Amino acid sequence: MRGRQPAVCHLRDMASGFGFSSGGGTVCCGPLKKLACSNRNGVRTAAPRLRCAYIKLVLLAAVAGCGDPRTARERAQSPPEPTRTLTPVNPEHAGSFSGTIRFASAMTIDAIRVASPTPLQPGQVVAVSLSTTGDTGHCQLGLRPPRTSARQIVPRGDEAPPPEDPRARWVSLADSVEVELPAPWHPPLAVIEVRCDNDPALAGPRTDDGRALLAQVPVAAVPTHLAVKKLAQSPNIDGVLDEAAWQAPGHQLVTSLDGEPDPDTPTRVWTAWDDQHLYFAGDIPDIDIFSEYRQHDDPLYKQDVFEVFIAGDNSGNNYLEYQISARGVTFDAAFPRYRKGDEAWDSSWQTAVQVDGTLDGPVDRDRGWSAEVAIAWSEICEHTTITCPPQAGTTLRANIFRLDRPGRRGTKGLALTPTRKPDFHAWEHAATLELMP
Ligand SMILES: [Ca+2]
Ligand SMILES: [Ca+2]
Repeated sequence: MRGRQPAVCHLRDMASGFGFSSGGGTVCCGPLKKLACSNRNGVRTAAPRLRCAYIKLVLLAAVAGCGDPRTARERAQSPPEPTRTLTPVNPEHAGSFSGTIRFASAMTIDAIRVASPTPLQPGQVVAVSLSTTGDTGHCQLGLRPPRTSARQIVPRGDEAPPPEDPRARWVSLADSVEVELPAPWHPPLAVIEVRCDNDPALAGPRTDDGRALLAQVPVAAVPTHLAVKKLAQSPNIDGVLDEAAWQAPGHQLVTSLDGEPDPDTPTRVWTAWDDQHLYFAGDIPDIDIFSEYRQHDDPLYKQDVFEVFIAGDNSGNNYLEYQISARGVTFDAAFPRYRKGDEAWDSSWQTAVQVDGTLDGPVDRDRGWSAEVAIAWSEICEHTTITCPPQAGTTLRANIFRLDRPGRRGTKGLALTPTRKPDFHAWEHAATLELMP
């Protein structure tokens, strides 16, 4: 049934500089590097190829002309609109677009004012004031990640639209509204939009599918923060994640470079602690579980592996690296200095994995694997700046990675918090783990 699902086309590789500009009544998305079409599961499919090719031609032609999103009929019928310019409310941060936005119902948004901390951080509030005409009761105002905002939804028949990005936040539209930026939030911008039921925006800064674009707000790069629960009973380190500690929703890993979600392999991780150990668990979906290495300290990172990095701070010195493969083989190293490590050092950690599928069997379709590890605090305190005994309120830095080889070509890296550079030893943006009572 995938072939009948709506096509979702999105502009890829825009994390480094996504932005909207407004001129001559048009909206441009840039820089444009690649347009891809997929179904709602994010899977490229052959069925929509012709439609996708058509959409690519239309959108690439639009971008070549500075992306006028109006149809040819709209351009022919509409008189030239006055030139609009991007007029940031505060030139140092929030950029809101000027000019009237008109909807099909004749409702208008005439003025936009955005009040935001500079830069905005997860958990903080954006206040938006609007001057409107007409009935706005059927409209919502939202914060969305830029890539999500840039998607063009092409409905087919009566198919339901793709699910909303869980990071988005929507509130009822009013002349004055406040929206809280959720945590974690890794994209460098939050795009402020207005959407109205059965009432598309037809003029002014907008998307092809009728959402009004009000502003883009820069967001600070804030690492993921985890509150680590203290356990009354130690988990059984057998790779089976049936302990109560692992029944919570957990934290879904994101693309290691930019923090975008990875819906194809929704990997979840958990952390916990007690007086003796720091615990990590991972639920790792994988349709082809692949790990041929059999010797301790082999380069496991070249195939399917689960990794944990632990430090007391983000200086890049005095940290530990732990890896466990889908086969259960381990690698461990202590790093007194950035990337100057001792691979001959061996941890006393307890580890276990469970494979649901056929390890190294390329023909069948596997389901995934799980990992469960316990790391002694005595070891952590010996090689990092963390002091023992650990206690509630202690904060450490860490990252959790999962490496995958889709199709056994290339490598996909997922992380608890994005490193923002192609280096798993990049500590600047490592997650903060806070030990809870
Ligand atoms: Ca267990
Ligand atoms: Ca070692």
